[in-house]
Amino acid sequence: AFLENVVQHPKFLSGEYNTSFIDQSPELFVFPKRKDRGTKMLSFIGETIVNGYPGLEQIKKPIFEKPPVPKVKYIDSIPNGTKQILDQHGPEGLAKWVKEQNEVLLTDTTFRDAHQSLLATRIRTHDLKKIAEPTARLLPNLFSMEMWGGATYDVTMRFLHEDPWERLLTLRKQSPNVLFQMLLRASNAVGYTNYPDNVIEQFVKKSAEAGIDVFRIFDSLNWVEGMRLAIDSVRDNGKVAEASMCYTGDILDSSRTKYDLTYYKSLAKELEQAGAHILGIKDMAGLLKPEAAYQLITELKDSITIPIHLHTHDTSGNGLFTYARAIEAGVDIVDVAVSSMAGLTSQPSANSLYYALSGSKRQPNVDIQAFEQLADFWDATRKYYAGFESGMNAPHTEVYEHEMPGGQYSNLKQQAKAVGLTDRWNEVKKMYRSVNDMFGDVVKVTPSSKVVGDMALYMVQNDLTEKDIFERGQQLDFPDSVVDFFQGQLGKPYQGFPKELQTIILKGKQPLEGRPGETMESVDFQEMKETLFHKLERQVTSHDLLSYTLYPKVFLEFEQFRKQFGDVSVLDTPTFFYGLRLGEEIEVEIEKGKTLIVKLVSISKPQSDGNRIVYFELNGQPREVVIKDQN
Ligand code: 3PY
Ligand code: ZN
Repeated sequence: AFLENVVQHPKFLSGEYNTSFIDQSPELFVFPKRKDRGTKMLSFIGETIVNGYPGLEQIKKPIFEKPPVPKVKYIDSIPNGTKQILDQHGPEGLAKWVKEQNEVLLTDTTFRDAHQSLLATRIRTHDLKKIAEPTARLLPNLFSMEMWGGATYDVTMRFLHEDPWERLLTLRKQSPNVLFQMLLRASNAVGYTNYPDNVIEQFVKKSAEAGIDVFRIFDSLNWVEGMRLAIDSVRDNGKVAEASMCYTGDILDSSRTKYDLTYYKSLAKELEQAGAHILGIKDMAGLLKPEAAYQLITELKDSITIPIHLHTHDTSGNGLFTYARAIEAGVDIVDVAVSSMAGLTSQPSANSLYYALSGSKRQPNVDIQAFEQLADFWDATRKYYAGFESGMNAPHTEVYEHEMPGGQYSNLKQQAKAVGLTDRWNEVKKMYRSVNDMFGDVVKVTPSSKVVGDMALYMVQNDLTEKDIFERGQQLDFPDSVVDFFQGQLGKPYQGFPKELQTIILKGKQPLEGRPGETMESVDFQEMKETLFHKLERQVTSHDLLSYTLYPKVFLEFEQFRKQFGDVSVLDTPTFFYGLRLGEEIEVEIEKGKTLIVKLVSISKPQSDGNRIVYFELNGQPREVVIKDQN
């Protein structure tokens, strides 16, 4: 900026090269506020050094082993895979191909559900980017990689300060051969609430354009009416609609008649008729017991013609046994994760499944050594994220009692902690199940699971029993999510709402008729584009518009963050979470071929105003940033 000021100075422009005007012209030193990329980055690193990363214990940056990236021959072309089958033969051709395979096919969830369920969805694009291409080269026979959707969309913006669309576009370039799969919460898209129909249509269109091939679509109440629009949109974009039913209850328990085999069979038929190319069975809590899996898949194979894709969580420790029985019954595709990111609340291990099926005709046709190498990479990478581990370190069979989804367990535990209920966590879990029963035995998956969790917390916190709710409900102020749920904002549960409880909770409010998205006003994207253009003072992309529509507050905060700190996705993960050690020097590639060298020199003591000065070297030049010490 100084040089810019100099070259624009009238004396400079008039050709007087006597530079004494520099000393006599204080205005040359008035710099515009816009900071360069280097300064923004130093501000972020300085902030992390002084105040830590929100939600992580502020510890000295640990020394990490460098995750070993498997050696692959980058000069060879990337082998073709399922993506090419879809591109050449369309979704029906792909489904036909799936049915013709003898071996069970695998979806690798390491890039999405595995870290959503183990590490609070915190894996950064920087790490995914290192391994996306090696994975594509080493595992071209995967059915798909689940790498987007679910909670990743908001977490990338909210906590990782990254653009979810950038992640998708970047990884797509690196893995052009394997189908990319996302989790789509039907009319809730990748959010926690219903959106207007045109938002869902636009979201699916843009996701398909950016690289998603397979959309696993579910409704949090298994309400098919709430799924049709998403299924149709996926079909209209020529992509694969994997319409899913969420598995809840226990078909082996004859005392629980609501969700029995007949229920799942007719739901599967309905989804096939609604246009599903593949049927997903989404066992989000890991409740599907081995024998139940055998019976369910056997019956479904007789009832529908489309391929079946089974998803489970290994919380109980029975995941592989469930898969083995499902595979025996003819399931076409199962979800697994690379072993060092598998097990517990995540998916069962790919490596283990491979060996478990030794000698079986259905053993997956994948390179086990590739999985072993990827496991080494993920083992080391996972250590970066140790601060987000849930603390669960053994199988939890109690999941069969509380029925909480894999991704919710650690979340609800955090919520309980935040309201001072850590000591009463066991009560919260019991209450979660009581609330489920009180609500009429509902499907519990994002966002209906959040409603059940909110109510359970509310009841434990206020020492309320079920009897209290019925006797004193009129005087109680229920959580907003619970009121919205009973109003029908998330759709309709199977067999409807329990009437008496609904009346108590709604206190005279009218329940919604029909589908929420139908009556919501469409979003005017053109108008929004203009508003945002003025607000952000920059060109607005269609991806920005969607992020803003789905998460207005989170998006604007993310925008503000980017203005202040720039693109922090270029930082390595240990630096992102822990800053730098004194004297440590790192290289940051801010764009292809452009690298900054950053060294931490010293940190001052807090000054009287509470600020500290952090002294760096940036490409060998001394630089300092002033950071308010919040501790
Ligand atoms: C999500 O919706 O994010 C889930 O993973 C539900 O199981
Ligand atoms: Zn899951």
